[in-house]
Amino acid sequence: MINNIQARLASALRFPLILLCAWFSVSAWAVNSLPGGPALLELNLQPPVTAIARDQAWLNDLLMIVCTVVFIGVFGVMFYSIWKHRKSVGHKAATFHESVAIEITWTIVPFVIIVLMAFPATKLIVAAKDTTNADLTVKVTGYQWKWGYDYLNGEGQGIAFLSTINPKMREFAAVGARGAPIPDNYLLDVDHPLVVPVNKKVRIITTSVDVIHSWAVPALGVRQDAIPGFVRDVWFRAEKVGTYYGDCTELCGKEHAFMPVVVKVLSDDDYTKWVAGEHQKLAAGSNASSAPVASK
Ligand SMILES: [Cu+2]
Repeated sequence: MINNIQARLASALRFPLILLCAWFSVSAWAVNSLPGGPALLELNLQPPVTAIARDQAWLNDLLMIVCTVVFIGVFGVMFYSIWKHRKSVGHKAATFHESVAIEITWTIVPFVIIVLMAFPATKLIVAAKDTTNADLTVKVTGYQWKWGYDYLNGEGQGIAFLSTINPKMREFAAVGARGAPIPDNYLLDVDHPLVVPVNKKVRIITTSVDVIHSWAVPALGVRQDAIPGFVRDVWFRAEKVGTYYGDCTELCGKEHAFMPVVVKVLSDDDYTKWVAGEHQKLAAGSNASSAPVASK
């Protein structure tokens, strides 16, 4: 009898217990927003730190408004017509066929809307592709699964290194939420971030040695495919000192999730100091992190 009651109690409590355990494991996942990277409950684009990223946010809002107005207009007319002309109130089907006026209208109106949307979009794409007069040029090479940075031109010329994910992140990924608390920069920490000066036009040239990758940093409004055998370019001028996070955004193999992009934006003075330090390391020839990318 007692055994029976115990068994019933256990089975009755099983579900709430599972819920409780799930709750505790969920609370163990708790992470905070990462400045310069993803934020908790973020619904919109990341806060922009370049003019291009700001324009992208504005364009996104504008197009969203246009789409919403069109959506409400089209579905409003449709549902009103269905409801107003239903058979149960005795409505008879119309028998007309062809209407030149209606057909011209529903061709011209969407055409005008699309052309109006294409103007600001094209303008922005052209601006995002204008890589002339850069202060600094960095070649970004995609590898399975890391990034290579070569400073080709401008202050810092000659610096080259590989940027690889912090191996701790792989451990976090392997044990999942059952392990230690997950850091805010989960999967977004590298050994050597790309370092650039603030308010300087940085031209990024992308290429790859194996498969197609894509170098992207949302806060900088930058995303460019890195294609083997091809060279593409993009640019940004960061307006705020800070660290900004992105990811490879082209599925490139089993460790695609383990090749984040981290860009550290420094003040002019700090950047000059960083460059001096890197050149010193290069001259000493003792720093593995500054080994030329080609000799990976
Ligand atoms: Cu990739």
